[in-house]
Amino acid sequence: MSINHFRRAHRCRWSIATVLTAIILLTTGSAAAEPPGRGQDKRGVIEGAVTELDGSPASSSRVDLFILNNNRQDLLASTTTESAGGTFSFSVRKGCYAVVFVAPPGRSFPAGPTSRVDTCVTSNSQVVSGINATLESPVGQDDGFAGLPFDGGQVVAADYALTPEAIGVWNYVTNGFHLGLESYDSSTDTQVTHQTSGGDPLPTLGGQTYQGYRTLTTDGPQSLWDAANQDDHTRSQLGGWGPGSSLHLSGEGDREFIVYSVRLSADTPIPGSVLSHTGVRWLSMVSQFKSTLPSGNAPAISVYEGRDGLQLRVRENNGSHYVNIDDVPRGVWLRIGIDVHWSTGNDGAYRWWGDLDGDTTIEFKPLSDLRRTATILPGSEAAAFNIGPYHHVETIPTHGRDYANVEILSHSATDSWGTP
Ligand SMILES: [Ca+2]
Repeated sequence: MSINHFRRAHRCRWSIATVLTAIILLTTGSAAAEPPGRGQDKRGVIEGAVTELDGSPASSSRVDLFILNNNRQDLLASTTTESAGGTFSFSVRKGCYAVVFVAPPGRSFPAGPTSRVDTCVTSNSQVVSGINATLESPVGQDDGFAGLPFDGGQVVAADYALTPEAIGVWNYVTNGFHLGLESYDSSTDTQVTHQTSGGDPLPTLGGQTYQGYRTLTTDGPQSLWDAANQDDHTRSQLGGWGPGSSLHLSGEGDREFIVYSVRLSADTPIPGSVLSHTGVRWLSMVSQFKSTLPSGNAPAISVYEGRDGLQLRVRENNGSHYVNIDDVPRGVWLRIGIDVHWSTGNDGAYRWWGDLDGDTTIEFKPLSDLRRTATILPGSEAAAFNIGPYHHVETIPTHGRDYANVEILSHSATDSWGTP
């Protein structure tokens, strides 16, 4: 499946007959892609849905169906996902098609105002389902931004912990499962559990509150990779670092604020202090960005938990920069964010933010200075985010942590970084 910007130039190729055919074929909620005179013929189906980032149906999107034929793309039909829960369905003869989603005015998909999926129907009885698109969420002027020096943007990826199953792109690096080489069944993974209530009660960047959260616990067998390469390490992480396995890939030039809710266990077995230890030895990783594509999976920006607080570790040039906070409350929901200008060059920059007081309002405070450094490591093109405990502490095989909302906000490169 490929998703590309639809090339507007193709619209010039519509013949009058094609447009007339498309008008004739429009029906309410679905569109037949064959002339009415052939109605008795058995047909295949292409169906799917347009959703918001939180999974709710998106209305007012248009879905166009084009037949792919000798490098031509002729419009067969259109439908608008107004009243059917954001779903659409086309009745088609066997052949290959481009499904082009058109966002409502002012909205966009990750690929832009349109999103395209190509698919083939190989028989006149085949149902091709799951042809879906997800709108980005415009946000701004919400309490979820309180304290930040910017407001607004687009949430381009999110996990609001709405479902018992970790969302698909998160299912990757948990203990007991290899790195994508075995199919993943979250219902059998006792190290990733879900609760439907008790999550972070304060508003997200999108201004919503969600009740669910996930607990990630290192209480099972090691991942096959760890067992083969470092059998004294344990981890229960969500998120890989490839195009098909990451929540989101951050690319060169992007300015993004990545924020998540996390609750440290009230009685931690982690022995290390953020004031005297670094990295996964004696501390436990909370989140990380790995630099990735086309090769290389090195952690560039990481957050660790110690018995006494949190540590930010960023690889800068040939060394590492640490920010240690040793009075972080436990057993309450914390909000941790990092504002990053992604770059392999010296115009890269980052600043760490957080609301760590666990009270009843959101009020971000800077946790670090603005730092200017490459934020994507040499040889890589992107950064991939993952969450979950990962540590090298032999005496504590079990360590859990609660995670609620995760949002990745794309915002303007010219936005303020805040006062020094
Ligand atoms: Ca607060």
